[in-house]
Amino acid sequence: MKAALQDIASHFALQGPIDSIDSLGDGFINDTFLIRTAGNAPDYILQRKNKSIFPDVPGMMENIRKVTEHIRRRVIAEGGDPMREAMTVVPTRDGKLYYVDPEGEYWAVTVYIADTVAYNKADSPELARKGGEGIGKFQAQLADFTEPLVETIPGFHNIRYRFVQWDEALKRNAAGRVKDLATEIGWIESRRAEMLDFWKLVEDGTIPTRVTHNDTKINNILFDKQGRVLCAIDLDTVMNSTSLNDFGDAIRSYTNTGDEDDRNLSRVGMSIEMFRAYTEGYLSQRARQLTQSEIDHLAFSARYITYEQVLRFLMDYIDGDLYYKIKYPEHNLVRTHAQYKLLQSMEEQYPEMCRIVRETVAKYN
Ligand code: GN1
Ligand code: MG
Repeated sequence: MKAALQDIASHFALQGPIDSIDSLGDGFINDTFLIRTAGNAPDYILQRKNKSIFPDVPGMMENIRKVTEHIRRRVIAEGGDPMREAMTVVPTRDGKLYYVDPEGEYWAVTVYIADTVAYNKADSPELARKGGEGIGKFQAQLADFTEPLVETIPGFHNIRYRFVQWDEALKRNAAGRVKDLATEIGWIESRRAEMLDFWKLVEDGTIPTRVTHNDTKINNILFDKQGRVLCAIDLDTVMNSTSLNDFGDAIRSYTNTGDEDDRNLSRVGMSIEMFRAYTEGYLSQRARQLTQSEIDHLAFSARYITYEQVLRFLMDYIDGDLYYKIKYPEHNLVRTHAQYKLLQSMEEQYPEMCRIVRETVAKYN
């Protein structure tokens, strides 16, 4: 493996000789490695992109290049540090954005930004506020981006499309698990209509589409050691969609008092304090640019994305765990239960969430 990784890395235009290559983080989708180089050269992130999940890796890498170059220009124009406040894609020695190894696997490299912190959990309202500012800034930087983007995962946060997959998964019953899941399947079915009602507003243009990140959980934001947001990472799912997805997905991860896969459901719930903090940070950057339809559905988007995540974890369990990496056989079911608990907590606190959004918008207008 080591020699193979060395060989793969050698195809990229790295500065400086490689010292070591080690596994990094525990993403659910791609395999990630840290390449350390000798001397003053930067270190790098090497990733094997999961080609069964991303059907068009070349298109995806082209999206990432366009978006990061746009952000870089904005950072430079505003006097920031482009090597720390934007991701940098490193091409292969023959100028491609990815390398295909002899087994047909796709690899890509970005510059590793040193002296940074990524969190798996927001440990304070202050951090949630900064995270909200970070995603708000990311959206603002891309507000004038007009180049076409490939849809890297078709229908990614499109619940109508997810229901097509869901209905097929139930019918297929690939792992023979459906018979034991009547309760959980009921959680999905009882909310189908209200979720489609929301999505209709995106389909008919009432809610606009913009360039969005689509995976804004907290560990996809890089902070510096002073707790300032540097940039959003993990841009695999950058596409055109509703900006509400980015708000909703962030709320799903920042406000959870437990873990995404907590077995102890009494720990799981939405912290309204964290919701307020994230919303404040986000709206400090975006309140004036959002349309009324977006503002009106901001709070609901947290329920939408959390619901979608319950569906995706449960669907993967029904499919026999093909999509998400699992650490034990029931992992996707445990994730389903924990996300459902979070969804219920949001539903209970929904009037308060709406009130906080209204108050915060008024504050920044
Ligand atoms: C995946 O790749 P990662 O771990 O950042 C997933 C997200 C889910 C998340 C659940 C491309 O994100 O959509 O919300 O797991 N990414 C993809 O934690 O499916
Ligand atoms: Mg990630």
